[in-house]
Amino acid sequence: MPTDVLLQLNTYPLREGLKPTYGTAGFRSVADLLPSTVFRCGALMALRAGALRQVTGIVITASHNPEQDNGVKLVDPSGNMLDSQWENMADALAQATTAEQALREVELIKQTWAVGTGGTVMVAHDTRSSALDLCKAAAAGISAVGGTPEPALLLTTPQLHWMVARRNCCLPFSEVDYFQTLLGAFEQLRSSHCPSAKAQALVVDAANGVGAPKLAEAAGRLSDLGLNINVINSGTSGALNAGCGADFVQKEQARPAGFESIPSGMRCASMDGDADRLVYFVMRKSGHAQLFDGDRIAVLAATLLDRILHERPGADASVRMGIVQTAYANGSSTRYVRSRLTECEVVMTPTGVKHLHHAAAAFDIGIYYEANGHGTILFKPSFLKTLTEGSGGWRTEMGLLSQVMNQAVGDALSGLLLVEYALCRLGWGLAQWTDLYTDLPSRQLKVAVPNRAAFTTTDAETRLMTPRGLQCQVEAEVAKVSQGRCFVRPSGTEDVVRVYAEAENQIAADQLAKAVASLVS
Ligand code: NG1
Ligand code: ZN
Repeated sequence: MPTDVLLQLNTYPLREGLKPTYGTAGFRSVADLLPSTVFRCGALMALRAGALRQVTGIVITASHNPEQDNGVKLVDPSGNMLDSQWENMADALAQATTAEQALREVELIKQTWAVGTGGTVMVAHDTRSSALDLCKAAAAGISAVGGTPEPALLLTTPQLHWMVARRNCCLPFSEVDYFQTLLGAFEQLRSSHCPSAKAQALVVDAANGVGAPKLAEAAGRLSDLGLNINVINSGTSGALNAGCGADFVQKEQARPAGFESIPSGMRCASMDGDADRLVYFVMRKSGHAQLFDGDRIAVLAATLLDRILHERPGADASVRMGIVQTAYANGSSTRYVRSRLTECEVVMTPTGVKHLHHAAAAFDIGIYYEANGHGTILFKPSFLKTLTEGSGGWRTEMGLLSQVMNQAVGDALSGLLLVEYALCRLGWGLAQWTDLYTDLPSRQLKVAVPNRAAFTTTDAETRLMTPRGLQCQVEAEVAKVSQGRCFVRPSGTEDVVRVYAEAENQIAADQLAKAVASLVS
């Protein structure tokens, strides 16, 4: 067997000089450079499945990155992202410069985890043209260590995470089950709590990605409930994530491609290339997209859940609810939760769902959303169990919400259903949602640098440790600006350093971001 593995490893050599690194959400790069990394990730996830005697997963996607990039997201048996302990093994295996060295890493994993042979790995991919070759590389890696690759399916990232989690709990896990669970629960919520909700239209930017066909599948059932979804950027004309998608709308706050004929004032939403992020927006006549970002979705969710908890009999029995944010959360959203949603705690973590998810799991109800719309709500299993121990409207409502929300990982479809339900349950339009608080003007910039690894951070990524002296210079710029806040961190998904600035007005936020970007470059 080792010689077979060696032979296979030699078929997928690591390009000289490359040092793939597990980033914010797995490995990502230009697609041509990935076969070796994907093969080795296949082997790793098969060994993880073998070690735990459960099914694991792999998604071939580069999410919001352009079409020419690709990547690999690794899914643990729980449906969450790969356990952080294994990230180091993933790095060591992906970075092994020769097949012999990679084989030694494989053997080391086998010894450390007492795993004889690989287990079953579910594989999914997005719409990128490089997907099928990389799926083949993943399957070869899985098979090389004696694992079983499942046939690769065109799925959103959150669908595969959901399926892996369900399968390991011996629950129905097909794509049909996924839609039935989320949409079925949404239908019940709508008919019980908003039976006479007005018909609504929603225009969704699907980023020319895998979310388009998947949302189209859900749209028929949603229109029966009076939610009429018009999917734009469905992959027939424009390119993946090109001038569109959740990342574009959130960062540029401008009209996405394909929306030229959408009238201002319409309710719109945008998902990213693998449909794990969602933001809402409304085009204004100025061409500015008024954004309802992940922070605002989290606050809406907390308001809904707070209402449900207060309506229950014996409302004083404590249920611990929290919102998890990152440094990218708009300062106004944090202030709003702290001052107005006083029963909801706020926790800050570094960027990346792997950190937020973990922190949210500590609460009975943990709401986590990154500003870019990547997030979900977690209901602690022990809390869910208390819901089944009695009867009552609020218990059923909570239980149904826990099914609408994909609890394995952030999911644009769950986010959409959550927002639509929350607005109709609270009897709100977009105006009430807007009025909760006013975002502080902000600006995000990407700066290309020769070596982003030279930038290291501390304090949940809010302060730079290296390059030495740079943090003091950033603080000197911040001190010049009223209500200024600014931080710099290396991206874990793109070859850039990100600068985020917030200030009292847009001009000051723009100037602060620009000044700090010039310090960085
Ligand atoms: P990086 O590139 O590490 O900033 C981006 C997002 C994360 C997360 C990941 C995974 C921003 C500022 N960063 O990470 O929040 O969503 O992609 O997709 O949006
Ligand atoms: Zn994504």
